[in-house]
Amino acid sequence: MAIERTLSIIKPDATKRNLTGKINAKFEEAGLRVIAQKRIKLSPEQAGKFYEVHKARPFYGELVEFMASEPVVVQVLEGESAITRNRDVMGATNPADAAPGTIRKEFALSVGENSVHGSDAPETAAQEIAFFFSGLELVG
Ligand code: RTP
Ligand code: MG
Repeated sequence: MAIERTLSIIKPDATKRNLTGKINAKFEEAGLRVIAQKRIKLSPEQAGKFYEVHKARPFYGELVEFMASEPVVVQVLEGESAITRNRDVMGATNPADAAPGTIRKEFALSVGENSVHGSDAPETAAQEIAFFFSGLELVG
């Protein structure tokens, strides 16, 4: 067990419905601390670059269009085993499969419009944090 940092995104379906505070409350209740946060609007090019790993997937175009459709809140969460802890509180990708009490169960609209993103491993967490934040913006 170790203190980790992970990259979280509150996605357009959630910012549009003014759910940032409710989602942050879920993180905080789970023992995660928001140590950096900003609201930005991604261009399609930036969204495409962020999700480049999914380029070959059939949902890529739809995903990029969605992520650039409205502002997002990008944030760094810190805490004990933050990467898996965050994935646990997010719930399964498809809200129909998500456990009760998880963010996606409570707030997601569909498998695509699923309210939150969270890094899936230490390597991707480091890359994704650096994609959005400079070292000076991270105050642990
Ligand atoms: P994320 O990367 O956003 O945290 O989500 P995840 O790990 O749970 O899911 P992943 O497989 O990495 O997929 C990335 C995002 O693509 C959208 N998606 N749409 N239409 C579909 O079948 C489909 N499948 C995935 C979702 O927004 C998912 O979170
Ligand atoms: Mg993923």
